[in-house]
Amino acid sequence: MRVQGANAWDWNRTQPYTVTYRVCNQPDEAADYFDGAEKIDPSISEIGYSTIHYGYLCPDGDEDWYKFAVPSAYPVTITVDLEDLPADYDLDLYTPSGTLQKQSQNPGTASEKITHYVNSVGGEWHVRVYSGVPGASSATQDYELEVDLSGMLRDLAFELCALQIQKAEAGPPAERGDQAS
Ligand SMILES: [Ca+2]
Ligand SMILES: [Ca+2]
Repeated sequence: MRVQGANAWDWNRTQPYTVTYRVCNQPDEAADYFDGAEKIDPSISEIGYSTIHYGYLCPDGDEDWYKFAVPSAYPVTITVDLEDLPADYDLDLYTPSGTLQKQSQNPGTASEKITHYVNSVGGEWHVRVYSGVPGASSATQDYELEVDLSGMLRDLAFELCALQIQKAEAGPPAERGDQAS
């Protein structure tokens, strides 16, 4: 790096200049494209399991792709939260096959949120974090990303209940008589 006056008379002995430069975290926490998405664990808030992921959009133009597994056996509600934003970041949700499903594009540093109900479309769903306006990035303040899967336990519970009822109905009369007395 070299700093010099544009002309011979461009100098000043009383007023200092400032040089600012930014160093991005390396390596980047996630790739810039669908196929390179970083695999993350989703939270399952219904059983109190929570996991939050942190990352930076840096340098300008950086975008971060993540993926998470969704089971195919049950309907699931996917909730994606992107919070603590240093600038205008936006959020996309993509299906496992790469189709854009939903977007959250609030202005300024407002948080982003996507909620999407999935009925038996299992596989690796993808999330994209990117700049909402040119130059929205930060080398010093990270964002918080959380993916939560919910509804599975309820469906699993319903299924188990249904099985119990079937078993009870198919059970021998004596057993049922015992329970009734
Ligand atoms: Ca990044
Ligand atoms: Ca935004």
